[in-house]
Amino acid sequence: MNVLEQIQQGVISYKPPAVKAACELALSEGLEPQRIVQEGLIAGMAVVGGKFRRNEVFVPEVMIAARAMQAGLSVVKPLLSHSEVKALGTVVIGTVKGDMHDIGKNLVAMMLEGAGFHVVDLGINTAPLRFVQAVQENAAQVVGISSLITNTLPSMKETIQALQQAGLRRQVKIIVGGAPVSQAFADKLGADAYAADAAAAVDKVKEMLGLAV
Ligand code: B1M
Repeated sequence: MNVLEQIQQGVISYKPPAVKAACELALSEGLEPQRIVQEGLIAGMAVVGGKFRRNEVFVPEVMIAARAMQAGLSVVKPLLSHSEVKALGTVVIGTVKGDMHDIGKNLVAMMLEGAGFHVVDLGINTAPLRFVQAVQENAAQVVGISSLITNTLPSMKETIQALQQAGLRRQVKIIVGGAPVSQAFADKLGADAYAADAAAAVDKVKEMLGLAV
């Protein structure tokens, strides 16, 4: 098994220390950081994403795989300065104002990162204007809004309205998700996409940006 396969295998078998060690080995062998990310970490995460989509693995496994990917990225990232790896696009993501749930949102963020997107994670309880500010600061193409409680669904609408009022609605695609959210609700809100889970979110974001799924 070559070192890139070792990295993939470490992500697929949920072993953060092994992924970190394999990334260090890859660097010492002179592999380019970009190849380590694309052909090692992201390739491994894509396999896990596929298994998640087919219900062969579940949330805990995906979270550990994402942690393994992060362990590898921590070694490689310092060498990727000046965005040597061109991200597929920038996604600003957050849990809506009034809502403290973040496990699902974190999973979506990790899977997007694993798929090669630059993710700006605003965390929980995110005010509409914070989304606006982050889109402007990061020239984001996509906004992801998560909500887990029925009471905070109106905050999703307020966030979309804030983006409209700031004149940003045409330049960003909006994806919404979370347990109380549905396709019908997303349509009513005027969002561009809804995803039921993290793997579907990656596919929807790629679709919205015209990238191959
Ligand atoms: Co809370 N909670 N909680 N809670 N909590 C729920 C959501 C609830 C359904 C439990 C229940 O009553 N049965 C209920 C909401 C009811 C409702 O409004 N319909 C509820 C409530 C009421 C509350 C409090 C109000 C309780 C209280 O204090 N009285 C309070 C709210 C505080 C607040 O937010 N203001 C509260 C607090 C908490 C904890 C802090 C204890 C904790 C959160 C910890 C954390 O997130 N760091 C918590 C938890 C853990 C839950 C449950 C048990 C699990 C949520 C979760 O993490 N699921 C939840 C019950 C449940 O869902 N079974 C519940 C796992 C996660 C991977 O799934 O988040 O659905 P999920 O994310 C999925 C998809 O939805 C989707 O992809 C993810 C991955 O597949 N997805 C997206 C999510 N965001 C997306 C965004 C996208 C696309 C897809 O695009 C941008």
